[in-house]
Amino acid sequence: MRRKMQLQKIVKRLNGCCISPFEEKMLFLMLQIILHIKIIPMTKSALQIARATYKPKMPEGLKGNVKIKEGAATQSVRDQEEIKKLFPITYGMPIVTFTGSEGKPGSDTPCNVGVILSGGQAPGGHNVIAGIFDGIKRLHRDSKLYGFILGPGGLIDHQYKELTEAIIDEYRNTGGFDIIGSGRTKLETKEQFDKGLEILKELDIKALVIIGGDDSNTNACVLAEYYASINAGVQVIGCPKTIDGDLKNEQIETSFGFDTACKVYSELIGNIQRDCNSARKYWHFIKVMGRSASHIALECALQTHPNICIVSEEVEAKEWSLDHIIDQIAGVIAKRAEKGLNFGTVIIPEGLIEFIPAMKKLINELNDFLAHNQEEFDLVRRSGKRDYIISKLSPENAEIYASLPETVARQLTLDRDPHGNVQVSLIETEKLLAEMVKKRLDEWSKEGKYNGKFATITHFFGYEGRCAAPSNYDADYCYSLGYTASMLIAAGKTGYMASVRNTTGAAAEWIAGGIPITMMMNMERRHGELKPVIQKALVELEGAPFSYFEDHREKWAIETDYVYPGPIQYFGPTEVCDQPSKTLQLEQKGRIVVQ
Ligand code: FBP
Repeated sequence: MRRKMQLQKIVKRLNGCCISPFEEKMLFLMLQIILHIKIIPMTKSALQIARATYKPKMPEGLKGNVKIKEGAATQSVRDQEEIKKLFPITYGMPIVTFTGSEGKPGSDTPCNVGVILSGGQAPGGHNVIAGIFDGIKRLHRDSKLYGFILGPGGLIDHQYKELTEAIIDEYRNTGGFDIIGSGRTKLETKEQFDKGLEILKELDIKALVIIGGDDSNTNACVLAEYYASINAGVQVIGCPKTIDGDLKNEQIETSFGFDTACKVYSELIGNIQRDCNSARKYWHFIKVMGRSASHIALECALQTHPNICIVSEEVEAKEWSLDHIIDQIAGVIAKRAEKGLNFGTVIIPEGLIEFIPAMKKLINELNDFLAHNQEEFDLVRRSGKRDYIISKLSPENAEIYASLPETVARQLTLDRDPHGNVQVSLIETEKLLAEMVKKRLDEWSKEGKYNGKFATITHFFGYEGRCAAPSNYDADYCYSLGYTASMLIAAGKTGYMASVRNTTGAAAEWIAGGIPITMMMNMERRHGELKPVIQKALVELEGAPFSYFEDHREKWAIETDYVYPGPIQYFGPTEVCDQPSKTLQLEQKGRIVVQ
């Protein structure tokens, strides 16, 4: 955008030379093109060049002249009356599916579309955009795609760029969100919606695609309802994104990016396991991203068979204390030490700390306190902050806070995210556990209960996987999601999320369509207020992935049964390159997907 301002300055200066507004516009466009040509080409690796030619596999239903099939009216998962009242227009719409038929899809008029990337990066975002682009161009070659820059903020601030064929081609099958950037601005007020509408109207945009997680898709639905209620003539379509894997339900099999991110982390964990099985001297404590849900930790465990994997949802359900978790880890270490195995791996989900009931209470009190006293807290000297917090907390929480290592205590008071929550990615749970386990083993050693060697190395894997080049699964899934979004637009739909199901089968048999977003909603308390939101999917302890893990974890704990998955393969046999995540395979096993 700085570049755009510089260009505007140059054009203004030239304006002193008396050029007409039309000439000014043309000059501006030409300068933009020249600068783009200079800036966009990137130095590419041989793999990137080869990968650029990959043609994503697509469902048959999206080929040819796409026809729409509408199902019966739907309901929200819970709180039907309240959701219906809040979404009188977009509530109850049917699930739709697409079936291909002979001929080319077409529309008499071009359809301009806007796209936004919202929240954390996830592999495959560029392919969603490429899918939308190819879809709307197939419908009418004069259709245009505009990308709003740096997330929802770009819509509000009118920062955008037209995504031309040359730009799209640069980004096909690549990781990252750098084509237009992403951001975490929440799109939720009427003022923002109206400001956004101004630029949508100016660019003659008929539909907006919001690519995001559960919160962004909830807001997409609120926006769809608002635009429909004022007859704005702008449709809104959502796309399920997040490496965390927590935006899924009966209709949305998985969020994109989960597959690739987990494959990258599993490769790294496998490499570490091979290293520790070779040197036999370290215990590796590995935290993986995922915010609240433990889907990533569980998937990595299914792929690599670590000695220990903690699942936050189990910790909460069984009300385990931090002390109990430490005992469990130390217990496995002691058992392996008896066999002379003084090495191993522990996988820790990012959000663990918030699922330990006592810690959860402490964090809630801290959130409330800091929401009202941040300024005063900021004025306290760094050396006095810990005592200041202890003096302000209830006695029960003050005691827990005082018992935490200095670093973790400090991390718990760092800046909150836009929702007022602790940024769990900043809390070094892996170090906390490694330190506390060491203390426990020292005690056991003094009591004669443990006689091993214990050296630790800690890791945090998150950012390493969020922008990886998408696996074939994510490249295909994302492209199909984007193309589906364009077909939903062509069908005049709004308030829908693009959906592609049956993805454990061959791509040709995948089922593409749209799910009314209201169908996934329920009412939840957020910041003291009841709000309609898409239900977040946490790990189900009754579900097939956790059950499989539960059946095998004892064996994995004591034996060294490591799996080394190796890097993602982009070229080669389908059983090596096209396999979906273990989580999805276990969840879908035996499930019949109906059209
Ligand atoms: P989204 O839910 O927006 O996809 O982001 C997920 C995530 O990658 C989490 O796993 C992690 O806790 C968080 O983003 C980190 O946020 P940031 O990118 O702002 O550091």
